[in-house]
Amino acid sequence: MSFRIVVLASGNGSNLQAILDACDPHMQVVGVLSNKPTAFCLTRAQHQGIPTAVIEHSHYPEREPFDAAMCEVIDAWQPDLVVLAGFMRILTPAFVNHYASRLINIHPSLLPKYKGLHTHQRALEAGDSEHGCSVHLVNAELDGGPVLAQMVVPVLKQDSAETLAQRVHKAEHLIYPAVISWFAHQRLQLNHGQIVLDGEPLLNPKRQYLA
Ligand code: NHR
Ligand code: GAR
Repeated sequence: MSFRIVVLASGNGSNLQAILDACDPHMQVVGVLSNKPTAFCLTRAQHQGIPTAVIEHSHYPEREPFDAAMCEVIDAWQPDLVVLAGFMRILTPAFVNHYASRLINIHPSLLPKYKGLHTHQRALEAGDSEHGCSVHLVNAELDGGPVLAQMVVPVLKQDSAETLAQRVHKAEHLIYPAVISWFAHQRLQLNHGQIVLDGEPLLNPKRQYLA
């Protein structure tokens, strides 16, 4: 039985692509859901024969019915893990609780720094020498769930938000498939909120530096 992954994305889907490229016989992306009908992530999925669905948030004046509609589609795919990959809509507590312990996000900062949007610009403005990305479990607190892994990149003197974002993207494409494979190969356990990786409690996020 292969490990079933559903990906939610709003944009280009380069993280989706990295996940697809990393799939092994035990890891299968069984559906891709977007809130944007023209998002390139949908084209990437269709190229590989993966089912897609679109639920446009703009058709829902409230967040709860939008999230309920997404849940219906996602549940039909019977996911073991739901992966946010550049998904740009904040999720309701009902949605987050429904997928508790099997919902993860990649956020383009070294959490707890720079929750929310425009993280690269904020890291530059703060004069940080290091920046990066974090993979975390999603709970009802925005970008506040337990961090599983981080990849650090250097900030260079000549960086713009765009050049820094490109470097962080490279890190994302390495770290996200790696963390997903921890789940798929049962290396990661969640016991009453305690995170256990390879049999050891994970007291701090796994941290790696982009070479
Ligand atoms: N939902 C919950 N409950 N918890 C998290 O940690 C979430 C989440 C939904 C998405 C991704 C997150 C990120 O990595 C994510 C984490 C969107 C916004 C946002 O402000 C903030 C953080 C994240 C994603 N979205 C606006 C909104 O009103 C819309 C912005 C837009 O459409 O461009 O939903 O950064
Ligand atoms: C990634 O950098 C991801 O960390 C970020 O969006 C980008 C998506 O790129 N996520 C957020 O900002 C969530 N609010 P992609 O579509 O090429 O994977």
